[in-house]
Amino acid sequence: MGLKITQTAHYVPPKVVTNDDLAAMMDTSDEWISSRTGIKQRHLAQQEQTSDLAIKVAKQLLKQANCSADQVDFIIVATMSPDYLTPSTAAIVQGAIGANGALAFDLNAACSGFVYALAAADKLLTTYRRGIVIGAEVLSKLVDWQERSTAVLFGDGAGGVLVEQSPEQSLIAEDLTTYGQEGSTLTAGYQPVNSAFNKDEAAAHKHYFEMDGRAVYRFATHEVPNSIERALAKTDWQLADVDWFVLHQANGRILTSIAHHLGANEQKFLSNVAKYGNTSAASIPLLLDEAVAAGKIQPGQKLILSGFGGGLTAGTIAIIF
Ligand code: 4VN
Repeated sequence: MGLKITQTAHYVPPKVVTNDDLAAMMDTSDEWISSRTGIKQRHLAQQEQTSDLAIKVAKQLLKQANCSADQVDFIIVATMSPDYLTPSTAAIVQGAIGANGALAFDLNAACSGFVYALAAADKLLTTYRRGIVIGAEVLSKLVDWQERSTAVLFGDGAGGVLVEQSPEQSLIAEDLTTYGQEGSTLTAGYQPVNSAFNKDEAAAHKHYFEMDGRAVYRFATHEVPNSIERALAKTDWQLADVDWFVLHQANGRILTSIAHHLGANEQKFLSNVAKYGNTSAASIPLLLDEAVAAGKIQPGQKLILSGFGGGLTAGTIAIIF
């Protein structure tokens, strides 16, 4: 008994902001952004909240499956940019789609969130029959638009999957790790302490992304190949048996570097970072759905999904699609 992904879907807000658009707002250029990150444009929410993006994905999944909302047993939204601390974004989705019998909660593992959420869904499916797992982010709320090092990186979007209990196990292996002692290298959304006693603290910024880019880059290029190797060691697959690597779209150069560290064929690393930028927990399901829709990912293929980032966290799952 195990998890099977039976539908995939995504939604991005319509507004496209190109590198040239950003260069008109701050001291940067298309040349700088493209050559260092592979990003050409990103979609940014103007009026939409994280739940709005997630609701569109949830409704699309149910429509494709011809499934009614009351047949959904659980909803997990992986996000680091929720509408509120409470209610959870997942609870807002549950209410909006009318999934009356479903439990719902958010899972925050930053850019690893979707992989952590699929691993959690796999365990829930020992008790429950059907769930929705979504990665949704409006990171533009957390971007300091005066800070070019992070403003050029991030984008908004959502992707998700319908998962169902199935007689064969398609989640073959997982490797999830957290390095909390390195957490300060990537922060966003600080909640100030008790403002009654801390007038200055409450005014402190730290709401916006702060990233030690070199430290996080170094973490990704070392930890992700190791995580993928540990996950593969729990399967009977060889590296060359993997059909597609579906990795967090942190930055195009990091993907190349991870492929080289692993000694894997770079052609098997799917990428859409040029179109969407880095969408944290949304990037993997967004990439998965586009590759399924394009006919690249086919049923029965062997996939490695790997997320990495804030926490610091990393997570890999090996699945047969
Ligand atoms: C995982 C990673 C990153 C990330 C880290 C560094 C970085 C993305 C630094 C060098 C810079 C170009 C950009 Cl590895 C971010 C997240 C958050 O989702 C997760 N870009 N860069 C340069 O000067 O070349």
